Amino acid sequence: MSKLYSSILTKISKQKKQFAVLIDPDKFQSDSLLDLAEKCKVDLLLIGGSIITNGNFEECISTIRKKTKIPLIIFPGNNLQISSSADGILLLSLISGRNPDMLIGKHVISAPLLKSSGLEIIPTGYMLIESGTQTAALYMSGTSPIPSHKDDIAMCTAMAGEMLGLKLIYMDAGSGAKNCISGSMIKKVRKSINIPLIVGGGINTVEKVHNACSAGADIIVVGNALEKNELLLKKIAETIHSF
Ligand code: 1GP
Repeated sequence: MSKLYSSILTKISKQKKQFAVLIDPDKFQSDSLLDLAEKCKVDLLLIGGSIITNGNFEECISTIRKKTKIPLIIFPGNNLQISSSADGILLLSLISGRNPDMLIGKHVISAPLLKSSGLEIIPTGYMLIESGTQTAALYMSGTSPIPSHKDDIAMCTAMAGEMLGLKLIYMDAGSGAKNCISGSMIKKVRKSINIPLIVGGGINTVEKVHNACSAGADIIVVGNALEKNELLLKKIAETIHSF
């Protein structure tokens, strides 16, 4: 039933770091990215976006599903992004914000559809961290991020998320963020919780990948940088898997 989550936990128990490639359905065109991801043993594919303009979400998911065996998890920008062609979905509660719609409102609306979808549902505490610019995620969610230097607020937010029963914490600086999340914040959050920690947003060099891994991230998400340069995937995968 909870195959995806169990596999994440198993890899963590073996002290393995995991690499998740984020696919924006608006920009996805290339099979070569999927071939490369298979070859480099990418652990997870995330799919979703703060906004999707071309209406091909379902088609994009079923195309990817047919072309690769890598687990495909929806990282939904809103409650329209649900498809039973994926393997699972991060059911995001935006715990860094104070917008009730993003904490519970959209979930109520989506509950019957999610229940019948057959997707593995992974309740996730989603935390947006300030990153130097207004990101799409912030604008679309109508929330304020946790200030980038307030490690204690991030720590307490993640702790509260775990106590509420959420199964993952995802700290995100936002897609294409100017500044990624600091090592000190990742470290502080990692030490304060016992559930897996995902980190993403603005990670566009091997050095940043290494820093996030050293600080304690269990799963590193990269999207934007691979849209610009697919070949970076190999180097990032090597860095994460050799950690
Ligand atoms: C965004 O964490 C993801 O929500 C990934 O960010 O696209 O900047 O890699 P990037």
